[in-house]
Amino acid sequence: MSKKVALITGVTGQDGAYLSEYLIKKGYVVHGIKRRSSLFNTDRIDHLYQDPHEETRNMILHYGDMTDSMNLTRIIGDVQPDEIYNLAAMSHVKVSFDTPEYTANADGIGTLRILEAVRLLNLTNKTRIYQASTSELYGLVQEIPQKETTPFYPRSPYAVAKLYSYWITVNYREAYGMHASNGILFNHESPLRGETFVTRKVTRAVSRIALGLQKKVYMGNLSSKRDWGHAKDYIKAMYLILQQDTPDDYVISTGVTTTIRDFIKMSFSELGIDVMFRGVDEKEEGYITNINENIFTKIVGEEHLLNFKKRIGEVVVGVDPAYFRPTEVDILIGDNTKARTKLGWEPTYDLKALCHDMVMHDIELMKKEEFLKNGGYRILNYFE
Ligand code: NAP
Ligand code: F7E
Repeated sequence: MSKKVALITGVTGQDGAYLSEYLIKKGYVVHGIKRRSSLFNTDRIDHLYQDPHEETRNMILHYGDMTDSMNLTRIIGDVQPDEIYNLAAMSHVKVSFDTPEYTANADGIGTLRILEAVRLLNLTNKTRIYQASTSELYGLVQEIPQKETTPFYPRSPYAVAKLYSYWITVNYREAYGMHASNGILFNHESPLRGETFVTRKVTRAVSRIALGLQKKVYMGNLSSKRDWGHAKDYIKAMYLILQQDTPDDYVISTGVTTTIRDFIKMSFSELGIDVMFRGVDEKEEGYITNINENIFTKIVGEEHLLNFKKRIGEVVVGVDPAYFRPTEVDILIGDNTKARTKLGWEPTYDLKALCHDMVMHDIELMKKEEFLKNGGYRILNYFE
């Protein structure tokens, strides 16, 4: 039996990496579209890479860009995919206010380019399409919790571009009978999350602070609330959506919402550090109140304990309004009933397990950085 063929746009991103690995394990041949970059941008998928000279490959990369119709059409024509996962996007909400036109082009019209290519290449009956829609569509939320029927109210150029993608996907499904579906995914994170999204910024910073590599981290709005899940769970939902007989749209979420402030506290406490907050708005700050010496010693290292104990009372979190957004999404919390009942999907990581996974990853990463900073001699202690 010939292997199923998937094409993933955004293959070098967080979700692209986890999904590639997942599909390869399932026996797929995965084709991915990566952008040309002056530096290597394939860190997240290097472990899956196969030399082009190998006879049989299950991971094949193509240069491409969501803003280039001809390129996308050629790749889809060459690959003849059974499934397309359209994950490529300029995915940072704050940055979309700085690059609104580019964001509309890549995140909005880019999706049209994929759908239209499939139609023009007469692949409508063969190729199933997954569109990476987002909880950002709910923006100024009209209902709590948000579900598939909740009206959208986007609050950023990113969300407005994704709104176009959502509806053009629905339209191609209805107009041409395509198997095209939206996954309305709430925030999902992991050790592979981009460094400028809030969870990863926090888990990296708390690790550096604990090791004495950084004094303080500056954040934006600490009061917004997000429904965070683990990317490893969420890519499974993408796969399940494309295995259904009928295309449809699904909310993928955990159903639990948490403030940024509480996520910061949780992350510090993974390392045995208690942090409390005082003040409001731009004057809010987080300071160290206590250390659980057992946890700190076990995870950060005994050699750091004495220095860190001297820091009790010090401010480690500040607020810089530069990180505020012109329009904010205050609260997201998803109702995943449809995904549970129709897809049989459910999250396996709660926020504590997700936070643990990310902090443990980043503390090890930062220990390597510390090792380099110290001229390298400490590596023997850590890796012998
Ligand atoms: P990510 O880590 O930012 O990855 C985005 C991917 O898109 C990267 O591979 C990036 O390439 C690629 N890309 C960006 N612009 C492109 C262009 N013009 N042409 C071709 N490729 C381009 O995002 P993610 O977290 O994996 O999210 C995957 C998708 O789900 C995105 O569409 C995102 O908007 C959406 N989404 C994410 C979440 C979430 O919480 N993570 C929730 C809902 C929806 P480079 O590596 O070269 O930058
Ligand atoms: O912000 C607040 C910020 O950038 C979350 C993307 O994957 O998920 C992501 O979009 C919240 C916001 O994610 C900082 O104001 C405070 O309220 O991690 P984020 P996002 O904007 O929710 C959705 C579902 C997507 O589709 C997107 O592609 O955290 N916040 N302080 C901060 N955010 C950042 N980035 N940095 C801060 O310092």
